Amino acid sequence: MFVGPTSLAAHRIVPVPLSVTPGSGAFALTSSTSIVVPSGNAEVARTGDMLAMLLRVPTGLPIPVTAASGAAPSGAIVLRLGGPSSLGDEGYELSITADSVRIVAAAPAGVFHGMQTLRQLLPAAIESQLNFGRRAAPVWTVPAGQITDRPRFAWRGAMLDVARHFFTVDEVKQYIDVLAMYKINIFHLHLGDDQGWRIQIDSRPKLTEVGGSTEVGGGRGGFYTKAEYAEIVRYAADRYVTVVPEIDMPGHTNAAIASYPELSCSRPMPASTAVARVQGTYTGTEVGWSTFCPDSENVYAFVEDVVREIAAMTPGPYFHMGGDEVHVLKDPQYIKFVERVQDIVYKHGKTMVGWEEIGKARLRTTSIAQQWKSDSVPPAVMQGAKLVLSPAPKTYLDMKYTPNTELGLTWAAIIELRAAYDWEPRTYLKGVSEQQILGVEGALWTETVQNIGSALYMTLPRLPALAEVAWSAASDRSWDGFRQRIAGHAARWRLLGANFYPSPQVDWDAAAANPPAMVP
Ligand code: IFG
Repeated sequence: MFVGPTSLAAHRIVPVPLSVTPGSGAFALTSSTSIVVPSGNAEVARTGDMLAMLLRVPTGLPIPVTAASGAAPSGAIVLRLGGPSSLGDEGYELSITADSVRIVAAAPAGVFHGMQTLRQLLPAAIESQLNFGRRAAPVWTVPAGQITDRPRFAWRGAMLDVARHFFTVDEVKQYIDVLAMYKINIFHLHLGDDQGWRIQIDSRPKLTEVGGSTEVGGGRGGFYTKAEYAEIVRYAADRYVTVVPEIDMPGHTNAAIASYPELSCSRPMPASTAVARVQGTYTGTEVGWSTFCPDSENVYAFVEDVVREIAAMTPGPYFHMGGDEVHVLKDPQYIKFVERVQDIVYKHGKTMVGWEEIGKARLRTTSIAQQWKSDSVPPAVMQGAKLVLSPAPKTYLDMKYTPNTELGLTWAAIIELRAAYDWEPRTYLKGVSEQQILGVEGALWTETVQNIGSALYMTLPRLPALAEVAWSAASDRSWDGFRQRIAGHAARWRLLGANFYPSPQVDWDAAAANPPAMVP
């Protein structure tokens, strides 16, 4: 708990880096340790400040951040732009000697990822915002050596369904903190569904008045004002995570239809009646029964308003239109709808993403299909579209860990930790080449998940497993290696106050089992 790995050979880094070369000795944090950032780069300076904030309280050391362009003093942690472009914008080199730590990257994102790796080389106690000071850890050391790292896939995603159950801005920020720890770089927000509409649209105020008024089970729901959405987007961007907003359509649209009934050809409701129907809202969990009217120009005027306003407040290049589980439209109607929406999305300067069913329609070459249920080549790939893989039996974080897991569903699979880790994207779908795979994404649907504690229980440790599948080279990773390394992370989650599932498949570090009494 209070002593980090004594050698890089015994590191517990997740995701596992591309190359790790142990050195001899260690770098010790002392009262003279400073963080040096390049002058004139606000992004790297922000990463430096984040690292300093992380270190100061648990160590009780001052850890000043200074901007310098010349040679750094010895005993410094240096964050610097430069290094080989072969590591891309997200890769980095981390060099540790007895008298300096250097993170060098071609772009600020790489510096940030190098900082996350350095964080994992420090003792787990670094995650506590309690001042352990020198009493608990005589020295805070980082083992010497050299790490060179870069991601395998560009799209390393996590989806949070805030429509079935609403999550506050603070809860969303906690979730983003976990994503950033594991170098996830896409945060897909599922903002609209049958049970809830979660984002303010000025031109359509009823969407939040009615659509935001409830959630699964009849709770009070909620929504993000534009200011709150901007806060989420900025918080993510500061951690090099791109927000991908999803407005699921034409299906999964009851909340919008309850708000603006003219969006429906008729007023379909699910078979089950045992749910509240305040103004047509729905608080059950059946899927596939709702749809916008594909023949109504009211619908396309609505989509125009929604895409325009969300695109304007989303700096990321993607807009996710959903497109899944439309059981009440015939293919020609569905295809017409997808093609119309695709035009609107590109008109507002965004690249369209959709669940794999969109492949029935004629897609633009840059549109992206998110695979979730097929185990053969989705039609979208036949058109040359790139794929994000979210195979439900591997990446759906709302699946139970075991039959005894209280939360979650089982329709796709029971997913213990090894099942979430031990799969290979390149061979998961027959006939899909690595080049067609943009990346992978885990999806936390929240029919049964009501708060951040439950969300993190379903997410940890399976999302770090997915993060390693997404980041690390296939040849560098194995279940045995992962289970050894993840064993050191429970102590960190515990100190962060992050709930997790202590899978029996892992020999969790003893420190995590019963952490020492917190030093006051
Ligand atoms: N499928 C639905 C989700 C959610 C999920 C729960 C997709 C793309 C089942 N659609 O997954 O809305 O209900 O596991």
